Amino acid sequence: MKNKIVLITGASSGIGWATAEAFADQGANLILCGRRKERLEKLSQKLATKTLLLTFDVRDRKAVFESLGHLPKEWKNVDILINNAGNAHGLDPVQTANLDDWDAMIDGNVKGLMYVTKAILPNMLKSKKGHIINLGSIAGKEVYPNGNVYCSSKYAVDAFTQGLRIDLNPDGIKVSAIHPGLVHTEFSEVRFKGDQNRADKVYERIEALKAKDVADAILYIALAPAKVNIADLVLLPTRQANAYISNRK
Ligand code: 8X3
Repeated sequence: MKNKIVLITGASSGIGWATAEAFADQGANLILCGRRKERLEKLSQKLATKTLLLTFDVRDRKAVFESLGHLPKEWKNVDILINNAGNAHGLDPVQTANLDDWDAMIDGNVKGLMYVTKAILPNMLKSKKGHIINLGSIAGKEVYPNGNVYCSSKYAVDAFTQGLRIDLNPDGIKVSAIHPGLVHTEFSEVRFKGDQNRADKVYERIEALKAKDVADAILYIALAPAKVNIADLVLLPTRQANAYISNRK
């Protein structure tokens, strides 16, 4: 991992932040992308590795291609792309759900991930090597009540990952996805638009995963030998059986 170039989207919080820490510990050089510059700066100050900070929103197609299409020469050859940026907005039935929430999820979780991939691919194709690791979710494996569009977005990530693996098969580029279950981050606070009480309930009486648990699994995927691709990894807390069943004590 030493001196590899690793690009992480959504690095300014949660799983993205923890993943930056895990890869920095291994000596990787990091391109940290996020919407919040101050947070990226704070993260970069903590890391004992070279970093390049890029502030853009993955939903903004033009900004994605402008930022990633003109990487400085020494940062151009991204070895590992970690498509982490994504959020849930709302948890409502289709009948009453807010269309802006839908747009935010489809534009960010799906289209944003696709744009970033497309922007990074040319140099991976040139060098005939690289690894793309997408953050899916248990919500991309099972649909749960009121998950409708969030689940759709993560099913799309799963399908896109599989399609990408087929398309890049001749090119020697690895494509993997990790699908976490319950992870205690700002995820629910964002989903419930700052309603901290509602967010806290999601993680009550269960030992949820921490961002670092997911980061460690991403690192494990990245560290597999060249001939091995951990293609699809579902990561759950031990006390969670699936999207519906959790052992809450
Ligand atoms: C997050 C997992 O089940 O809370 O992607 O929606 S879940």
